[in-house]
Amino acid sequence: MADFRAIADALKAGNAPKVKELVEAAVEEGVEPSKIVNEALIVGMGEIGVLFKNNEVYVPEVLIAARAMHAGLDVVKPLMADQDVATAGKVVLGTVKGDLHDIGKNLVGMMLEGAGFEVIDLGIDVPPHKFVEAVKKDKPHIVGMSALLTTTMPAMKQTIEAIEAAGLRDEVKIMVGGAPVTQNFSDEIGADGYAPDAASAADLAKELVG
Ligand code: B1M
Repeated sequence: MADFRAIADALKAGNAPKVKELVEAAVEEGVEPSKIVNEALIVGMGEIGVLFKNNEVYVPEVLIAARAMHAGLDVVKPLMADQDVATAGKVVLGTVKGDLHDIGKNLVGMMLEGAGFEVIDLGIDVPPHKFVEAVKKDKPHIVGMSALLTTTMPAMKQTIEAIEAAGLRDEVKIMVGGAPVTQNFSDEIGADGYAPDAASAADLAKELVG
């Protein structure tokens, strides 16, 4: 039987090969990929977050755990994205300027792909003008921004302002998310929607294009 606790523990220990092996075994057993993500990988990462907050582990341990998380995500990603051809719409996605956190953004991207969206991932530390360029070039239905730091949340507002200044605001819907982001903040900066987690982000994207 799939051992979610063992996967979370291997992730916390930063043991990427073990995470990969256990996730592959769970997949082979027929466990739903989203269950592996939500009940093992996100749980392990959440626990590392608590240890980090309490100064019980430091940046290197978190980085190694993040790498182990990616090793697990790499196994499930193709399985979550392959059900559908991308017909639901196009999303330009990125972590805003100054912010290097990408695990949540990557999960959102995976869930969007799983829901049939084509995702153009601009990566991390994406300045407002890069979002604007992507809107011009790729003509997405939605721009999705992620921020994990209170200090980088203002970059979401700056990005919306840059999209407005370029005269493109009416051409895209804008959705935001990330641990410190709230519905109130989303309303304040004039985004079209906020989602608290990756699964809700996919639902929100469907609503926004619907
Ligand atoms: Co960072 N870090 N970090 N960190 N880090 C946090 C965010 C922090 C809360 C830890 C803490 O103190 N408790 C804290 C922020 C405090 C604050 O601003 N309020 C913090 C800090 C302070 C820092 C540094 C400043 C530390 C330092 O250097 N002294 C530094 C900043 C670097 C920078 O960005 N400029 C830093 C660095 C790092 C690492 C590089 C070591 C690493 C990132 C590795 C990587 O991403 N590749 C890291 C990590 C891993 C974390 C924690 C531990 C985990 C984040 C994570 O991946 N969570 C985090 C503590 C925590 O959150 N518990 C922390 C798992 C992920 C699945 O959740 O990203 O929330 P999350 O995504 C969710 C939802 O938020 C939502 O869906 C996702 C899936 O359900 N979502 C969206 C996310 N984006 C969305 C977009 C949407 C919709 C939903 O629409 C578009």
